[in-house]
Amino acid sequence: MHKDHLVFDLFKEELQRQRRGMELIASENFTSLQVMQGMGNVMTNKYAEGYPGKRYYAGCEVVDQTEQLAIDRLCKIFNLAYANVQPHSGAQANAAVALAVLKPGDSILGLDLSMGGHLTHGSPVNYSGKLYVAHFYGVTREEGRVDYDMLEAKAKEVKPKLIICGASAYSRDWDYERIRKSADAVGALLMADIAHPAGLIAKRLLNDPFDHCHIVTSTTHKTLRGPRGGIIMMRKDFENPFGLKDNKGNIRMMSHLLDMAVFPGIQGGPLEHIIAAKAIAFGEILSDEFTIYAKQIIQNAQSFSKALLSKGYNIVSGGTDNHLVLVDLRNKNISGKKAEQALVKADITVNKNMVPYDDKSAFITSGIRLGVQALTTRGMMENDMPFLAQAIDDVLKNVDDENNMLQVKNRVNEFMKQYPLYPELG
Ligand code: DSN
Repeated sequence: MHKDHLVFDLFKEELQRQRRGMELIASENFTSLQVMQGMGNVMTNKYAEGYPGKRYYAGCEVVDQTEQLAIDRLCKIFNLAYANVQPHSGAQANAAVALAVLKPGDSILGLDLSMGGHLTHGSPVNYSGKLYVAHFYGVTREEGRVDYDMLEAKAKEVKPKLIICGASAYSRDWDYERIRKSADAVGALLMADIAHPAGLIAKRLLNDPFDHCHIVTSTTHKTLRGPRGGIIMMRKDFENPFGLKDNKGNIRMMSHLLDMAVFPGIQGGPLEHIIAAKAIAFGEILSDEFTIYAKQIIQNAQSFSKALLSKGYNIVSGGTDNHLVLVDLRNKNISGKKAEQALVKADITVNKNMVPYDDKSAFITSGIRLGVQALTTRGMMENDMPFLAQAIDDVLKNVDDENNMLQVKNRVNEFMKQYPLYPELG
């Protein structure tokens, strides 16, 4: 068969890009080699609509075992009663929860996207804002932390069926207990989307959402360091409180409704090769090595945040509890877009991000979002963080100077050689 050199050469090029650069995108990570290789396996050939032991196709006895292993390991990590490992992404996981618990036109309440929320938490350009009536809470102007009073007041005002907590650009921990009280006061269900900090929650380094939130979703590829994908979890199953019935007219447990919402609700055949890689990643998360990794992420993020503060950068909320820092660049008079474009020329990969009370659009933005989980995977420690902050500052101080960017790039590339990435791949 003709070997597709074009695509395989691009794999090599991407590997070189990942190796030489400083990867600071808060939603990315580097999987282990076994997780990556686990994704490219014969299970991609198998159709397995349904769930382990209840499939619509023959020949599922082997993929049943990998999927069950992924479920069992995930349940062990977070001490769960229920897990669905089939969502293709975090967005799919959130869509399935919405389908399971809401009817079109129902109200939902989530963190505003411009304050750190996520598209699937009610943005008007997303299904969540088109099918449901979305309302938002925010963070306080002074401290940049979730405004729980505002959340409670909004919940009382709009009586949402579903409150969503969790964020994609928020560096502080969440008071899930308090939000549950607000949810209970108005009879709402509470969902946490822990896509970003899940790896830290897995090791009990942050507050545990599971005892307070009815349903929890996540991606598997950020701090969990698995393949790209989504998951839905519950510590305790419960009867659907809104009396929604299945297609036979029966009131069913939430686990059943969630399974039905993923398949056949919004997805077809599960990606069994990816689910196999999820099982491998979940096995890694159960190890003591991952505990050390997760603790190091927090130490690195805090040290990075301090190094940036000492250079006059304005960190939203003044610091971090998790893997990321959100930098407000307004005092430096640079837009997020300009910063992102300049930094990537120095092989420092970040993403522009709106900051709370931003006066610029989502396309320009006033901030950048930086996460240290990927560099921590490469072996960086707290004492490497000042180098990172210095490199970023060197670029941003001379944001139009191409020669300067090239000099920083050379320094970055040299520095990254100390932290080999996939040396087995040659
Ligand atoms: N795009 C992801 C992130 O960067 O946080 C969330 O979907």
